[in-house]
Amino acid sequence: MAEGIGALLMDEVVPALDKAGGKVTVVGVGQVGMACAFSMLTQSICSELALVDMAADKLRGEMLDLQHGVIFLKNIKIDASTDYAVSAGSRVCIITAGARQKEGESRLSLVQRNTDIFKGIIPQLIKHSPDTILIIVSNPVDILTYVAQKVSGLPKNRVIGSGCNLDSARFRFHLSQRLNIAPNSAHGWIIGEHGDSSVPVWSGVNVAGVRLRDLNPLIGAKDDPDKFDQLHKEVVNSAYEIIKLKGYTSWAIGLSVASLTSSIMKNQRRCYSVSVNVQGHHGITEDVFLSLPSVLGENGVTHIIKQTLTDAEVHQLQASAKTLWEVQQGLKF
Ligand code: 6V0
Repeated sequence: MAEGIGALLMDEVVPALDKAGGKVTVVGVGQVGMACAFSMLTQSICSELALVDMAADKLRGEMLDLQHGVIFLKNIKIDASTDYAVSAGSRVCIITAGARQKEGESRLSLVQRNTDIFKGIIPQLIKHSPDTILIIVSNPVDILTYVAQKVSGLPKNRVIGSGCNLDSARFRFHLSQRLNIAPNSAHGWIIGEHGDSSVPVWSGVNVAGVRLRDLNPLIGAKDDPDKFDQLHKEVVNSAYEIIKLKGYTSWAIGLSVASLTSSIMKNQRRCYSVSVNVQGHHGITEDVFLSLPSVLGENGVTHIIKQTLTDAEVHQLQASAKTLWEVQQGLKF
């Protein structure tokens, strides 16, 4: 019921609802979390956004700063708290909290530090949003997606790692620069482990259905006369280079996570290279998460595309699965 001057200004037809249907929570308001939040806000992907972090002042500062911009958005409700109750009823929870790589540090070396952080975060999220879908962004993302699934007890379709979605975006950007064509017209997929051992699927790289491998059978190989193999090296080096230059990566990962979230919130059923449980796919026997092209809709991962891969690509995937499985065996959680 409107009170005070509000009651003089307007007649109530029915009481306003507190909650809107499309709530997303971002845990971790560091560089990556805020880039995710900002990308989602400007694209109206959710009607309600909750932010959670343990750094109370930074959290409140970020919340106020975003709230003051709401007038330029579609009246999105923005809230923040160190208490996970603020996340209640979220359809998607995005986890970006945790330590980030230091200059020269590999993603894998972060693993136990961030596993410990996840043990504190995930039960709280599930308590307040038992039907949520988790999107994991913190590194090493593939192993932490496994950790998140085990700690949450959620079915596999509802735990997704941002995985090679960013690597694929970087790949398509570099491809677009070489071909002078927009990135979304240059098609190519990076699959497998996010990071150093990711696998570029050269056999499928195409523009308008024209496969570059049909034009250059050595494309992407070590002895490729056109040196396209350099493109994947640039993808792998991207994070290291950006971290060296500006200290962290943020904008591209923020935009890529916003796109994944949009596909879930709006049931768009778009296909992304994201980290999913790959046991039983491409001959992988281990319980691990790696990126394969997957369809994302309202109930999370609904389908995994059966890509035609070369023997070498399958071997690379299987080797990554073994490496991740070994690391997972050493985790305490
Ligand atoms: P950051 O700027 O240091 O932010 C991390 C945030 O997490 C800080 O605000 C912390 O206060 C918060 N935090 C730490 N512990 C907790 C906790 N227990 N509960 C709540 N909040 C906590 O790091 P940045 O945002 O740059 O990176 C975040 C993570 O994303 C790192 O693990 C990166 O390695 C990872 N990235 C993953 C990418 C991907 O493609 N998957 C890409 C870029 C970075």
